[in-house]
Amino acid sequence: MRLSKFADELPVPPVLQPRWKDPFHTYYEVNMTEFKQSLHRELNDTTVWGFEGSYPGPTIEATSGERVFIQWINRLPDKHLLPVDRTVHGAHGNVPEVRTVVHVHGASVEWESDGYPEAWFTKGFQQTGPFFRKPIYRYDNADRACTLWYHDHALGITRLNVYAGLAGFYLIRDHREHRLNLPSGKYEIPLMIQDKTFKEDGSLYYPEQPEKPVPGLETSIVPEFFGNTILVNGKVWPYLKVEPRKYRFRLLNASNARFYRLKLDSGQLFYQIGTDGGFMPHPIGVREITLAPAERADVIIDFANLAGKKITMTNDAPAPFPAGDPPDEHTGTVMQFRVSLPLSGVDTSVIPAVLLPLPKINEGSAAKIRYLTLNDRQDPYGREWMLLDNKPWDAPVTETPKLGSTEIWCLINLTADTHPIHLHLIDFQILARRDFDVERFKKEGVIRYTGPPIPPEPQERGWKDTVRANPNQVTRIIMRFGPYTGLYVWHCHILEHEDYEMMRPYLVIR
Ligand SMILES: [Cu+2]
Repeated sequence: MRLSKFADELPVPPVLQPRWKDPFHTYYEVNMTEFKQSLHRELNDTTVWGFEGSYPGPTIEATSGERVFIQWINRLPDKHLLPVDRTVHGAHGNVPEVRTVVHVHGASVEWESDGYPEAWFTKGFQQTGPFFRKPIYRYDNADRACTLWYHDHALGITRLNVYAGLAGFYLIRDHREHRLNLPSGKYEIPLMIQDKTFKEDGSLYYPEQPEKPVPGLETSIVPEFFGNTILVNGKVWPYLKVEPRKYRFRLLNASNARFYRLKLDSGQLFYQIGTDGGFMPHPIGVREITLAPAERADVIIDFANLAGKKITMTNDAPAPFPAGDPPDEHTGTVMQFRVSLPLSGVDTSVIPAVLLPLPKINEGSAAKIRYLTLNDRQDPYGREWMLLDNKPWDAPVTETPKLGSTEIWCLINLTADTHPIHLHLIDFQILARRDFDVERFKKEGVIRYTGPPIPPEPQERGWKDTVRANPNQVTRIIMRFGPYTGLYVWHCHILEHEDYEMMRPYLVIR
């Protein structure tokens, strides 16, 4: 089945209204339900999961310092929409099939409100996971202005819950952002990019391994999922009508496994102003932007002098990244901008020359350097099995940074894929990547570098919470742990890897 491109207009998720707000608290209730939604005009309505009846979920907007409480409520059916693999960690026969827990990606949150994968809950909180602590989460929003997103994080079925639709934007704003005079209001639009595959009847398709390696089990986890169709904000290959002026877009890759290398076919620049964790020191003009799953880029595109033009946003990132097949004409197309609206007024917004200073974390301040491998192994059924530091999820906690201390983590990638490694709680800075001799490391366990340190790409020179750890490289990141103690996780954000089982707990101690 082949759907027409640029047939539907881009939807913009609504901004969620709180149930209650006073000068000290803001309270939201967010229901997760199953419903049907049109994802393309030539497709029957698709059964999806979403928040407050919307896929993507409504955008939550908070002000820096605002104390927000959210009750995430599971009203989903007992049966999963997609094939559950009962051999995967956390999804074994003795747990309910449908479990949810919501994590705000990139937020600095007390651990009991962070959406720990085993803090899951079922419909009406009837059953809860062993680390469930409370039904109403607290978000202090101490962070600077930034583009965050919320999504499901339940152990062993995150890939299915997010693919079913459980994701939305969470934006933090502050007064410094306001003073920058960026494009705002209807000229500021979040773009959630995902790939999916549809069955003839319009329902979501999620693959099982073609040959079933687990006897007696129909479903089997795949190493990575790549869809044949690209959606933005829940519409297949949409178009957006724009005025000939500047727009601000929050780009988010919310795909399970697909990377994107985005370009505009007009050849024009993206002016990137922010990374995962907020504004960069200065805007940078770039012709392409690479986004691994969970990475964000805050950009301005200037459509001035382009009245009447149609501009396509394209993707040329191989899948798997970086050594897989290049995208075809379908997965190589993301969306279209039509400069077809009249200018409704003078564009007084700016691309500021200076944004926000970035205090560099001093390498000398690191109290500890950890060397952590990314491993590719085989499970007892012969399936691909990705691990962090050669340890499964259930192994005892080994990363225990002290509250307030600075650490450097060296991610030693021994696999053939780039893994987007995400740490909860904190933002980090990328120090460098460096080629090394993988075979020698596998034999002798020593790192022999084969090239000089490579500084982070210009588009990565800011606060990050997800870093691309490339094959044959050691990727070094630096961060300060705090302001909370407690149990968090770090993991690969390729959701099939995270589910099996490229995720580890870490504990911030006093
Ligand atoms: Cu991975």
